Amino acid sequence: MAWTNEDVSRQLAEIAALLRLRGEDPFKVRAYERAAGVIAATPVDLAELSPEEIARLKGIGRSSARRIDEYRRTGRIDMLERLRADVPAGVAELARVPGLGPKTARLLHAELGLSGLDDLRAALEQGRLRGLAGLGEKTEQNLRRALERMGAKDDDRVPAADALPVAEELCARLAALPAAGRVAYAGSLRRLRETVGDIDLLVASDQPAPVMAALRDDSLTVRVLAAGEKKTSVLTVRGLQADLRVVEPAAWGAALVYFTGSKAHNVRVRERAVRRGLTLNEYGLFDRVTGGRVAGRTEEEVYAALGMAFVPAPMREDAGEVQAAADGVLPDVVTAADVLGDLHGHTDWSGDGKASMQDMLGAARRRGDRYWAVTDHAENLVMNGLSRERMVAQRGAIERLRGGLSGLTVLHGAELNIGADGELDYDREFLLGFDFCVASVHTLMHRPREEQTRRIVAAMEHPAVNVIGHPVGRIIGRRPGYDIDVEVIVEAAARTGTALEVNASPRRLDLSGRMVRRAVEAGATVAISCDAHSLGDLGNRVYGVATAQRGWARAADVLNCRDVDGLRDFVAAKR
Ligand code: DGT
Ligand code: CA
Ligand code: CA
Ligand code: ZN
Repeated sequence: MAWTNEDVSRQLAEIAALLRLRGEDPFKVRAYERAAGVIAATPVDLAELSPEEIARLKGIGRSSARRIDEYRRTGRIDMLERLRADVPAGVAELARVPGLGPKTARLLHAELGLSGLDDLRAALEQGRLRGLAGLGEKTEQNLRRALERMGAKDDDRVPAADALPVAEELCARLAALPAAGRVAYAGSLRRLRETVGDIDLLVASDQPAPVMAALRDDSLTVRVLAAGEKKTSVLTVRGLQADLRVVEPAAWGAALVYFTGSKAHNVRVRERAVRRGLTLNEYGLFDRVTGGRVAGRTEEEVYAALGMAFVPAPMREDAGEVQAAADGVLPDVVTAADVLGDLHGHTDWSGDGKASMQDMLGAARRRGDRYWAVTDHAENLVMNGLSRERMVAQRGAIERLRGGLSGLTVLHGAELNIGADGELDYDREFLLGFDFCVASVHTLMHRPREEQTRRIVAAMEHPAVNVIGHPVGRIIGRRPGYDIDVEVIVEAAARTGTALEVNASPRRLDLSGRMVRRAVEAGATVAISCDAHSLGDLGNRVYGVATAQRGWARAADVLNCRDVDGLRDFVAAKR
């Protein structure tokens, strides 16, 4: 049987999630989580190792090794099958509501037959939770609020993070076809909305048939939904629909504008075309009198022919960008090439880092970074944090690595934990010994807005805190984030000289584009950070850049677009 490290990693991660739901020993849960992470990051193919070699891998415990071996021999893991049978899917969904632990989720399922968010919403409305053991009015209130913050009913949308790997893989496979010219994903995914309804694929080609056929036959395709001449729709592995359109190369740019959207952006752009005696559709920009095609081959050409500056895809939300592009005042937003380094990254010195410091730094250097801040977790984080002694030892280890990393400046920092009232790890003197510090909320995520806001502002007042990590704390589609007063936070960031992170993980995108816009309007600085825990995470920067673009941030607004001296000035100014 053919299997990949990723398959195994997914199975172990699911075991961990289900064990956690059953309220089992956190160490056991953690062991499976850790094994899943280690395997995902292991460069060698597990299928080629003997059971003994697998058991010797760092971070793989004895029981994980046994499950892996079972999977290798039989293609399934009995423990996982039993867990799946034991924990209904609806319970897993309930347990994702903040403030609703595994125990309550199981209780609601057993007593009221609830399975899923819709059931919970209805039960709350009908007051059916009231009589249940241990669930007071306060709990009801909290659950209502949590559901609200998890967003409107959004069940058929998926986090962009889930769609990206599928879209990227499909694009790569389509691009390899002899019949295919340019290939891209468009729609909300290209604009990098947090969640997407489907994947919109676009291929330039004069031979649509073989391209359409390839998608229908692709191994990621589960079912063909529609196969027309202009469009093929399929259901892919993750329950995600993908729509493929094949367009002639001369219309590529017009089609890309059209199918990237948003609809509201397109409406505005078409209005402008009409006023100029032109018609814009997915086939091109046409002269209304002669019918001749004025533009269409590239997006740049289309916008230029409309007398507009090029509008980067993430900005196309009808948020003033069309007028600004026509008036020549669209901000020159940050691009990946402007970003010179990373200010938030982890190594295996902290428990959740998957790669060694040497590997992380080497990879960052090969990617062309000029600097990289090692910011492993500080001591107050249970299990993963580094004691003072370990931090000092890490500083020594960085010194020893420096010689081999010419061209890359390594900053030694930490990701501090913002305590209940904004207090931090270690002490002032020790903190000022770091080159650069991130501070993040990792605990007490459900405090009332005013307290939560005050707490983060208090951390920003500290002279050693240079950036607030994932300021909102959301995990897209799973966790709504802390309740904070964004206006107060951005004002304090500007006032104290503290940057706000744009966490580039597609699971987070935190700050959101909208909040980035408020931050830069308030004069605050943002930092686009991968918060990498593995080598693969280093590739997330593009998503952080797209999010910053959604927020109209220019390079001048972004801390890690400064050179090392500029960065050190930013740190020094606060001290
Ligand atoms: P989604 O899929 O809900 O996350 O959002 P989008 O923006 O990807 O929307 P989708 O997939 O329905 O369509 C992709 C793009 O195609 C959309 O952003 C604009 C364009 N489009 C689709 N249908 C229409 C339409 O009826 N009128 C106009 N003007 N544009 C459309
Ligand atoms: Ca779409
Ligand atoms: Ca679509
Ligand atoms: Zn971090």
